[in-house]
Amino acid sequence: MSQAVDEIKIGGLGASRRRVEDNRFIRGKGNYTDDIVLPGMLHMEILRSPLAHARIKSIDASKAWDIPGVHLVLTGEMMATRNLAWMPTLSYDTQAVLATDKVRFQGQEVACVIADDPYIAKDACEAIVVDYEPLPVIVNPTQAVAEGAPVIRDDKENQPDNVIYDWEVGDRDGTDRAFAGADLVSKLELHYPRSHPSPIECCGSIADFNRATSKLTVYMTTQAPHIIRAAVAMVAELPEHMIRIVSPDIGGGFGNKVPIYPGYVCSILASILLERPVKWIEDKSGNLISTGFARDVYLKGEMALRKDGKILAVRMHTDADHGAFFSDAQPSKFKIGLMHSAFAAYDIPVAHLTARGTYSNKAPGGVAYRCSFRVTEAMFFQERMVQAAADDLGIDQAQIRAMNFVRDDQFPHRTPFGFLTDSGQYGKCLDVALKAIDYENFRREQAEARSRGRLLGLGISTMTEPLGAGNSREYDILGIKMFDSADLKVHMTGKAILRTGAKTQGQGHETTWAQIVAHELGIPAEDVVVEEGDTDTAPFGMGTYASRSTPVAGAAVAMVSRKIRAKARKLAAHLLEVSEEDIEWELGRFYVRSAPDRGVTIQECAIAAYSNMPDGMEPGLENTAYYDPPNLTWPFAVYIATVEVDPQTGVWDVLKLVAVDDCGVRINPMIVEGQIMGGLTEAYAMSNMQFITFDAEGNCVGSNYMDYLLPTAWETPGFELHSEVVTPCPHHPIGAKGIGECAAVGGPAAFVNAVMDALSGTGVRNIDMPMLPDRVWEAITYRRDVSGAPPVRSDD
Ligand code: MCN
Ligand code: CUN
Repeated sequence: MSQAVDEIKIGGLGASRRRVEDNRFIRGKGNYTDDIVLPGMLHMEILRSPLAHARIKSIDASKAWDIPGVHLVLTGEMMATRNLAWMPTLSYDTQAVLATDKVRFQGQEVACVIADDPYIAKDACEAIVVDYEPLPVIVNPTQAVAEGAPVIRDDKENQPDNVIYDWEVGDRDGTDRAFAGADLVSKLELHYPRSHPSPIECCGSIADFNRATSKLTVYMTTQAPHIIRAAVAMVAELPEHMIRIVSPDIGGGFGNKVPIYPGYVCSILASILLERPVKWIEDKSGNLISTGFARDVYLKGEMALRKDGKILAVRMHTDADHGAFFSDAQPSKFKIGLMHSAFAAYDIPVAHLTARGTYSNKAPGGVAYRCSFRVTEAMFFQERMVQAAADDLGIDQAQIRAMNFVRDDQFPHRTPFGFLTDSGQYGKCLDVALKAIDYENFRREQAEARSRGRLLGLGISTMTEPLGAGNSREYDILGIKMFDSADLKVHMTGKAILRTGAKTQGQGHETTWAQIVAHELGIPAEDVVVEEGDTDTAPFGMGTYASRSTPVAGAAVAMVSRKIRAKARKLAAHLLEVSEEDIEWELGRFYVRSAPDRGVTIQECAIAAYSNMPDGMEPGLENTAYYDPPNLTWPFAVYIATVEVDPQTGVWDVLKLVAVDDCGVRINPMIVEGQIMGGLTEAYAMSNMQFITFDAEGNCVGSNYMDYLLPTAWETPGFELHSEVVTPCPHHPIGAKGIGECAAVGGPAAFVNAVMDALSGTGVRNIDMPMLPDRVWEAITYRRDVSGAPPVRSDD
């Protein structure tokens, strides 16, 4: 007699199942791009520009060609003969693959050498002689729009200056009116500095073109293999069915592996020309200096306030430095990603945002790194502005937030910038966090410490994030609508293989997708193998970024499982010899409603699909689902940090950090906690130690791990996580919201607000990240703001 299965025992929803992928990772048996070795494979290295802005007078590669073991030297000139010197970007701009006319940032790709091994290729790169004529350099938006600034993109028609876009959203007039009626206007200016996703594994590709079959296979580090396939089809003019993109194991993506990089394109062309596999593996400096960075946005923010703390309106202006090419991967409709998700958690009647994007002599990028398209900046600005407003009004940090939050009964809620948030319990999250940090008590301790010259501070940050693009009505990239997919094949023994259009980079999809199948079908998670990243076998999907996998692909997994269950129900009716209407489902089993003892397991249905199906039924138990979400999912979180600042040295230490995350139903609580810990660690690193900037000549300062610091367990503080607030997503089939980026998005403001709180009363309004000891010391000692990125700082 069959019985329902226990969901937690089979690794279903809510089980903290150990990550199955870790079995191979911790044994050193992962299969990363650089692990793949193909017969006859050659190696490619890239020659990069030492200068940030210069005209190329000539390139002499003859000495490189002469080196034994060199098979090919690619230059911009050669790429141009195949119309490949430039490629389209994901934001309707163009990007140089190999420079022809000018170099526009330090580290730009100038030439490639393909040789028997990477060392020969590297030596040959050094033998290439490039004659540069240096040009004036631009490293920030102020310089970009200054009178007489050199035009960086003189390759483009209709580009008389360095402005990429002027964009606005919201209600300008309504906002002006609200400001006119305000008791107080609070203002804040700050800079969210450039940061770098810096995955441990750098980017790379192995292109393998087979002339005999006309098939191009590319193994590569991409978070979105199907998008790459479409792009290669368009750029290289190859038929799409003859292109196979495979993303093997990925050693961290964090957004860095979304864009299309010149190295990928060059390895593909080289393989086509040489008819041999060509491997390109980027080195660490190459990764830090040339691949998609994040942030680098300047903000001018204003809040219209009523005396009691009610926020009447918000005005924001952002200046974004996009580097030399506008290559953000973001939904087409928007110019500055989802920056206008700012203040989505607050009930604000009206708001207006203007945004200007400019070119500079820096590597392109701007959107990637653990954020749903600029949400990190949006939430940082929001929480810094709210803190400044509370200080200006002299009211409590927690109170101003609580009184302005969207209430639980106001959902779905239309934000002043037009988003529709779905659900949440913002006040409750804040209460839980305040209790955990022992708010009142801390304030007492702080005052007492202050009287003895010790500087303690407490910083609150909240965030809500629009996760899961699409829906396809509103979201597309280059016209391709955003949705996702899952394909489930249940074999006759009841074991299954699941494939999705997403691509895990460390998030644990192999573990969690199987849990959704277990939840829907009662097939034990260990009986479901999950495979992603091969465009020949995976259903079409838009890939993994913007924490969209659970909201979209994860929903597709639930939906395809339900399709399988619907067919299994028919098989059960046939096996039990009753009509389908008389069949009931409980986890793992169908039974006859009037005789619950008479049942069949899902596994018995599976074998029947291959051996004993009713007349006229199509055999097999397989299906595919495409899921177009009705809305984004909106998780919410509160992070509170307490710190102590040493006024003598400017060093600050975290005393405690509490995190209350509400990401709806948690599929795997342990993985969710891992995601939060990872995000908080990155948030801490951004606020505390990571510095990647440019000197006046455009030299990248911090393009190595001596300067750009990755936090280890040694310097990272402990985090206290709280999971008791769960608001199921009302429109997601299993009630889950995304979580992958929340803590990296909301975390930084908690640390900065805490340090600023410690300095309250000194007249210092802002210290920009990273809050390095010298900056904090300078602020304390000279009682002034330390804002902006070198070489231009507010005090210069
Ligand atoms: N999850 C869950 N319950 C939920 C939500 C998520 O159990 N309610 C699980 C998911 O099933 C998945 C993981 O948590 O295993 C993250 O899910 P999700 O929030 O959907 O995010 P994605 O899978 O789409 O991952 C993308 C996100 C992004 S955009 C960046 S950047 C980032 C991040 O994930 N890069 C990462 N976390 C990372 N973690 C690792 N280890 N490596 C990266 O490169
Ligand atoms: Cu914005 S980094 Mo993640 O979306 O790949």
